[in-house]
Amino acid sequence: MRVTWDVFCRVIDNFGDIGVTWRLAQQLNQEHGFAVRLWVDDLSAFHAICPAVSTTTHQQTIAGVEICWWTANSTAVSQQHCAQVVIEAFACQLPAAYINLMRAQNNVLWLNLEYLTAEPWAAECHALPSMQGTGLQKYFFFPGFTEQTGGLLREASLLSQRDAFLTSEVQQAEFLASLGVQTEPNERLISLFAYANPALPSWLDALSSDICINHILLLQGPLIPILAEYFALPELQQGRIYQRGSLKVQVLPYIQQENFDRLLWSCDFNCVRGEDSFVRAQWAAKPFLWHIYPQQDDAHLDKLQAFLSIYNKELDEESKVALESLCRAWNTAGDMQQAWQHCIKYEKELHKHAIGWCEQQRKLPDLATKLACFYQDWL
Ligand code: TRH
Repeated sequence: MRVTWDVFCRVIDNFGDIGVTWRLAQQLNQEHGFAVRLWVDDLSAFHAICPAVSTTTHQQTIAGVEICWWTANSTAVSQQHCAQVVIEAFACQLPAAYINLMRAQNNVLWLNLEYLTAEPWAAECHALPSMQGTGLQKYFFFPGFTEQTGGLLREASLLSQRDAFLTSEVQQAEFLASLGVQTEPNERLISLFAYANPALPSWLDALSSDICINHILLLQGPLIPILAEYFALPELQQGRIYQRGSLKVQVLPYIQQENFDRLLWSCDFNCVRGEDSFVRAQWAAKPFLWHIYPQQDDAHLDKLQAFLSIYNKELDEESKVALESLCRAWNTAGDMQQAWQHCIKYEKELHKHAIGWCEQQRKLPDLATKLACFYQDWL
C-alpha cells in the first residue's frame, strides 16, 4: 500500500500558494511514490497555471495527483478518510471535521509548510512540534537555503532538463516561437513578473536609453496597466511589440507552470516575485531581481536583506553593492535608473555568481526529499 498524503492549499491571492503546493504534490507522487491528494479552494487560479484543471470538477486526477475542490460549504472533506501525512500549506487552517478524523486515526503526521525565508530564525524553528488544543501535534516545516532547514523545491531532473534546453538552440527558438516571441541577435531578453511597482517607470527609462536593445517579456499581472500608461495607451495587446528607444515590451499570455522554467532559462535577466518564481529564478542560474511580497510594517525588507546577505556572500564587493542598491530601489520605490545603469556593468559577474549559487544550492536535499525523510524518521 502506498503511503497517503493530503496537501491542503488556500489561495489567498496570486499564484504562489497553488504554485508551490502543485509542484510539491507532483513531486511527492512522481519521485517518492506517495498517493497524493491536493485540496484547493480556488480552481480558477490553478487553471491559469495548469489549463488541464477543470474549474467545475470536484475530483480530478492530473499527473498522478488527485485534485479535490475544497469549498467552504462542501462536505467532501469530512466524508473522506484522512491521509497518513497531512500538509497544511502556509497555515491555511484545516477543516474541523478533518482534524476530528486525524484524532480518530491517531497516527497521522501533521505538518505546517511555512513560507520561505532566509532569516536565521527559520532554521531555529524548523521541524519543531507544537501541541494543538485537540491533543494532536503539528510540526512546523520551513523551506530554506541551508542544511538546517527544509530545502527548496527542486525536481530531480530539473537542472539536467535546463542544461539540455540551453544547449539546443532549436528547442529555445521553438519555445519562444510558441509564445509568439522572436528575438534579434544581441538583444537582452528580460522576463518581467512583479507586483504593482512604482519603481518601474524609472527602470523603463534606463532600459530605453541603453546601448543595447532590452526586450521585456511581460507576464500577466498588475504591471500591464503601468506599462500601458508608460506608452500612453489605454491598454496593451498580447503579442504586439511596443518600443521606445532601446526598449521593446511584449505582453505574454498565461504560461503553463511547466513552461515557466523554460521562460526563465531563455532570458538573460529575470524579474520574479513572491516565493515560487523567486526559487525558480535561482535554478535558472541567471541574474535576477526579486520583488518580494510586501508585508505590514515593512517586515519584508528584513526578509529581503536576510536573503541578500546569504546570496551575496561570495560575490565581489563592487557587484554586491550594485546588486543590493538595485534590489532596494526595486522594493522601496527608489530610483531604478541610476541603480540599473550601475548594476548592469556587473552583468557578467552577476551571471557567474548566479551559476555558482545554483551549484551550491543543488548540493542540498530538496524540499520533497526532506519531507519524505522527515516522515521516515517520524515513523
Ligand atoms: O503569485 P505570487 O505573487 O505568489 C505569492 C507568494 O507566494 C507570496 O509569498 C504569498 O504570500 C502570496 O502568493 C499569497 O508569486 P510566486 O510565488 O512566484 O508564484 C507565482 C506562480 O505562478 C509560480 O508558480 C509561477 C506561476 N505562473 C505561471 O506558471 N505562469 C504564468 O503565466 C504566471 C504569471 C505565473
